[in-house]
Amino acid sequence: MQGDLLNVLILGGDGFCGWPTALHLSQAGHDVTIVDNLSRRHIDVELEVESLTPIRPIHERLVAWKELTGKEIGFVHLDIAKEYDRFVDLLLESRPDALVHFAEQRAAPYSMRDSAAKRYTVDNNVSGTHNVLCAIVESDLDIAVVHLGTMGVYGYGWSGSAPIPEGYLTVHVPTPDGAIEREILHPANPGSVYHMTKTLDQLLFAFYAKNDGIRITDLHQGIVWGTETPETAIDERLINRFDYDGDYGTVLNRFIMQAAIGHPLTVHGTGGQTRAFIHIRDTVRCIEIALNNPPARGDQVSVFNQVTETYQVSDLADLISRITGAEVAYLPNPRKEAAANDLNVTRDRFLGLGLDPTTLSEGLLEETREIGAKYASRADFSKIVAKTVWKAGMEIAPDLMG
Ligand code: NAD
Ligand code: USQ
Repeated sequence: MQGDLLNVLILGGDGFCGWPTALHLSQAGHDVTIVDNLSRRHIDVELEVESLTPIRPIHERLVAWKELTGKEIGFVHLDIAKEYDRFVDLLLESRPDALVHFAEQRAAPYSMRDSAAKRYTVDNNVSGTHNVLCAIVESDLDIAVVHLGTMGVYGYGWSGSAPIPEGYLTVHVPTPDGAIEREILHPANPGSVYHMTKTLDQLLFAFYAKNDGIRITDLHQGIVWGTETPETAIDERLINRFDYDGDYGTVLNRFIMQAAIGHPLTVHGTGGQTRAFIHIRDTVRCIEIALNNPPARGDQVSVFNQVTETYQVSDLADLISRITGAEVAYLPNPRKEAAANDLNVTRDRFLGLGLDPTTLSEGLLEETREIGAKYASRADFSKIVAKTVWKAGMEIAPDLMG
């Protein structure tokens, strides 16, 4: 999909989704600047764990990108939740056409660790999003916003097997004169403090789109898997983050990595949970499509479901076990979530705009498994089993390997 070349700020551009997106957009010729406070790297230090892949410091990454491609990506070290005035100044100086907002605390388990993590997640995510919107209004610039939301805003199982629409639900409201039809934001049904912050973001977006005419696209993304994109694979200095620990590692990448290092696959509960997935290669493509297709000023928030497939957790474990011979361990579920759910997601908008979806194939699984095997010696086995519980008193599984 080819559009105008844009001046884009990537908020959270040092992270798992942000870094490959910054490279993809820079490679496509856009003028890219990363804004990040490096909080994700600090949380690694706090949790005493590191990305399985040896990610390089941000400046080393950017020097390598310039050396390899001749393209320059800017970097501004800034906390969007706390440094409001600096952020307004940055908008006025750089006058971006658009910004992509990845800059939030994104792990559901981390957001449920303790009161400090809950409060940090709400303060960081809600203040950050509000500061972005407020700063755009103050700058008086027409900056389009593309935000990474989550499928988890809809929750799981609330509407049974009814298809989850893209953002808005048509409802019939009873009145004394008969029912009237209305379109409302799909009811929010978050399953963690983290997911709750994304539902609060939705209200902020609806207000600023209505009141100030800000052009906003909210992408309700499923669980991202894989790690490499064509750009991150160019050189090891550009390698992407690979989270595998119990708080930040997500289910499919964890299973692939666990199989690669000989650890049993850690299924929570029965594994009947069904979730939506997307490969990181499609994440970066979807962001570019969204940037090229912003809503008009005055439009309601444009919502896309950024999802290519749905899978049940136990089916994923069985598939990986079949391919690799890995053992499957059924562990007490540390989360408060339905033991099983249906999930039927509408995802017509990206397909309509030309996305050719990458689906789960043995080839792609193997590519990710190879990364897991290559860096297996960096894995800390004591960080694999999830230890964060949603409520005090819930059972915590023991480590499965010494
Ligand atoms: P990540 O933690 O790897 O990256 C987030 C980046 O934002 C980090 O580099 C962090 O340092 C930065 N950041 C956080 N708070 C900031 C602040 N106040 N100021 C400046 N920078 C800040 O997360 P990710 O996996 O890349 O996810 C990116 C976005 O996509 C998140 O908003 C997440 O909710 C959403 N998302 C992720 C997934 C997934 O599976 N990874 C799925 C759906 C949606
Ligand atoms: N699960 C296991 N075993 C594991 C890890 C997870 O069975 O080792 C289960 C969980 O209990 C849950 C499901 O797998 O039922 C998904 O968990 P996850 O950690 O892969 O995903 P989640 O917590 O939902 O969060 C991730 C990202 C988040 C994003 C969300 C998209 O961290 O940023 O918003 O996926 S979605 O799930 O579609 O809302």
